[in-house]
Amino acid sequence: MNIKLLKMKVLGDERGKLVSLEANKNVPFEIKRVYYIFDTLPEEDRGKHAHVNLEQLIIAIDGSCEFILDDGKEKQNIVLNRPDIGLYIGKNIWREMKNFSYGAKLMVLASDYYDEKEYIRSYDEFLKICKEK
Ligand code: T46
Repeated sequence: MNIKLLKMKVLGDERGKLVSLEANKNVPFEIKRVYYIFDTLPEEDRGKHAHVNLEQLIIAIDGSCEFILDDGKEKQNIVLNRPDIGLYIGKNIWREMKNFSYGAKLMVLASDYYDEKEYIRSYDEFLKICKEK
């Protein structure tokens, strides 16, 4: 499955900690967009889609959230709960997000601008595309 957990270098001193994210260095693509998700309650699920070409790196800046990732052949569950770990998701991976902790904040770096046409929001269509590849 084209996903990876990336450990980010933490720079820290007595004042606290800092993580730097740089395109094509510790972020494995050119960054064109950054968005963040907050105020999602534990009973709310998000995601439930794949992307045709988009690559993303997702970091739980605060709190935790569970990802269910699916490439049409296998499924993997990953809990993001550290601000120094990034979840890289390559193209054409179905993702669902659930079990947000109260106050969880996810920061997402994306390889392209927002484009609703690039979303695959039907699971049947996603499976069809996987079979064609
Ligand atoms: C993903 C997961 C991790 C925009 O207008 N611009 C944006 O950049 C984004 C990301 C969303 N939107 C609009 C589209 C919807 O009307 O904001 C609304 C909520 O988006 P969505 O339902 O897609 O949110 P999530 O949390 O289900 O999924 C998001 C990303 O869309 C998606 O790419 O991989 O986070």
